[in-house]
Amino acid sequence: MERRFIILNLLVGLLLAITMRRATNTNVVREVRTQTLIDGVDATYYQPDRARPVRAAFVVLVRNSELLGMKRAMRQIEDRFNTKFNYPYVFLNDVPFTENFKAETTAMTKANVTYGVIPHEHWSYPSWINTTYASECRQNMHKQGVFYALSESYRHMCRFNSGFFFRHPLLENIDYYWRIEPDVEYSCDINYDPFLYMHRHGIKYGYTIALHEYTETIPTLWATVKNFIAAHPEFVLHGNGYKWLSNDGGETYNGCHFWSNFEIGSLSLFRSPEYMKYFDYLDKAGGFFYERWGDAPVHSIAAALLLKKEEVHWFKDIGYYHNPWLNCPLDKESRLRCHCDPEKSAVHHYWASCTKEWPELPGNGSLASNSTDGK
Ligand SMILES: Nc1nc2c(ncn2[C@@H]2O[C@H](COP(=O)(O)OP(=O)(O)OP(=O)(O)O)[C@@H](O)[C@H]2O)c(=O)[nH]1
Ligand SMILES: *[C@@H]1O[C@H](CO)[C@@H](O)[C@H](O)[C@H]1NC(C)=O
Ligand SMILES: *[C@@H]1O[C@H](CO)[C@@H](O)[C@H](O)[C@H]1NC(C)=O
Ligand SMILES: *[C@@H]1O[C@H](CO)[C@@H](O)[C@H](O)[C@H]1NC(C)=O
Ligand SMILES: *[C@@H]1O[C@H](CO)[C@@H](O)[C@H](O)[C@H]1NC(C)=O
Ligand SMILES: [Mg+2]
Repeated sequence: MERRFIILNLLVGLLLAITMRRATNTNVVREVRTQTLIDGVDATYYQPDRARPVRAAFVVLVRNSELLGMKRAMRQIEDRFNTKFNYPYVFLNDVPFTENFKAETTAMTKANVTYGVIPHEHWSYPSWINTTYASECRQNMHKQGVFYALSESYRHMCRFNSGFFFRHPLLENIDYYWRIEPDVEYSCDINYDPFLYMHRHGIKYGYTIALHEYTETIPTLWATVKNFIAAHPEFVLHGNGYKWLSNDGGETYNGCHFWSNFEIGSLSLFRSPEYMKYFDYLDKAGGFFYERWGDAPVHSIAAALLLKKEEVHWFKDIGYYHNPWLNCPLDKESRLRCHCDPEKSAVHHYWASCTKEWPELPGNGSLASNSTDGK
């Protein structure tokens, strides 16, 4: 009797042990299944309150009056990308954002949103600018029919984006930025993290569309750049960049520029001593006010001459529209995640030919180049 009881007891114990073990194993399996990986990164790192794998943010210069267009752009960024990745937004303005602007934009996302005012000295005339002369210049450009010829704020905006955005205190702990503007459209799902992609591949500057420039906005920019290079040959680290910027061996600028209303970039490019010296030199020359130098050619010339071909990346897979140009992926696979018309993509037009010319630059374009004449 006792013996049988002991055997029974043992059997029950064994059964229990087996069952419990199975249960534990199933739990382990369940846990593994719920851990989602995005590009090999545990997706929980992309929750709003976590530290993301890359210190990055959307950086948005915008006016209070552009609230609706801003919300439209954010809605698309969120639906197509950021609802999964939760990168923070940093909003910047030359005047304080209204409570309403803050409330309605914060409500568009789960991610952290901060709002900053631009320091006065980053959005005003430097002491060496003759404002009487600047005003005459604006009138002259107006007579020539130049877009935004009369606008002072447009010039402050271009100068800020050229030389100051990356110095704003809200970007202090940020290494990569993604610029967005009100009313832009994102027409494809972005199922990976472009910041992490850049970080892993050593990319410093990303674009979707590159255009020719209206040269009447920058009559003396190229001559100023050439003077700067003559005094600072160390600025030209990448000799092949000239081939993209100039069709005559550096004599004249062909106007090619990355269209800077879209940019995903490493702030290290702009914070480098080379770039800082370059911006100071341009700023002293006065062309932001006496002409209408845009941040697009200013950024692009620096990217082309300071970065290797491989450090500048065409995000051809990102569907992007800013009036009037569209980047729409042409490959068949993208039809399953985009709603844009590939036939309307800017790459089909001469005016955007610079877009494809960058990836077609020769070789890896090693950094070595002793000649500053572009040959
Ligand atoms: N806070 C603020 N933002 C500005 C000001 N001017 C321009 N911006 C922003 O700077 C960015 C570029 O200005 P836009 O007026 O779009 O210039 P653009 O893209 O060259 O010209 P559009 O073809 O009109 O879009 C946008 O995000 C604007 O919201 C300004 O005076 N104050
Ligand atoms: C949002 O980011 C700012 C700046 O990095 C930080 O000080 C703040 O604590 C963050 N807020 C939340 C809710 O995480
Ligand atoms: C500023 O520009 C005006 C108009 O061109 C000119 O008359 C004036 O002499 C300039 N002032 C200085 C200090 O150069
Ligand atoms: C060019 O660069 C790519 C990416 O950095 C690298 O994989 C490749 O080996 C390089 N090719 C040459 C010829 O250096
Ligand atoms: C650059 O110049 C140095 C010395 O003048 C020379 O040793 C080097 O080979 C040159 N590099 C190239 C790429 O021409
Ligand atoms: Mg715009």
